[in-house]
Amino acid sequence: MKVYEYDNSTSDQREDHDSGVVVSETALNQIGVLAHHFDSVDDVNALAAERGYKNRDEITVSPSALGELYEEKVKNFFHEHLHEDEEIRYILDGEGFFDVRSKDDRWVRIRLSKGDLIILPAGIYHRFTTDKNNYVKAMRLFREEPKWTPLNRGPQVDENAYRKAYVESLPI
Ligand code: KMT
Ligand code: NI
Repeated sequence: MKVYEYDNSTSDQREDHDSGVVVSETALNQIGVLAHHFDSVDDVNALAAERGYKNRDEITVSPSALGELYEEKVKNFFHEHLHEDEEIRYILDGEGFFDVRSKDDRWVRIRLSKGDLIILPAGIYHRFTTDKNNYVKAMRLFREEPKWTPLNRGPQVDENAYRKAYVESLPI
């Protein structure tokens, strides 16, 4: 896992966009993002038991898995949004980027590869993209029913109860 400030260039989202400014794990934790690296799925199972993630499935994001829908999916994943539940992903193969908003609204890019697990809190604005290799396979974990409806950023979603609770949870 590598974490850094996004360079804000408008070139292809699948490039690294590494500004060279490193973001610490502590800084990630302060915005409610938890990161782990687990080489064994036993460790994933332990975390799932501890946090009550009872359910899981797997998704492959690649042109061969998604066919002609691939480009559209990748574009949609990159739309800035939030969820009313945690987003938990364990990378089984390949690589991808999650971008999350810092407290002062800058993009922080998290490069995930095999064995990395990330937990995004409910209410955080974020987006996802594959990298230049166009291939990631991930386990999606969830507590009850997945509530993955993306709520795209806008004035109405800024007032969403989960968004407001998240913003209030941030340290000053
Ligand atoms: C999501 O919700 O953004 C995804 O599931 C992306 C693929 S999982 C790495
Ligand atoms: Ni999401």
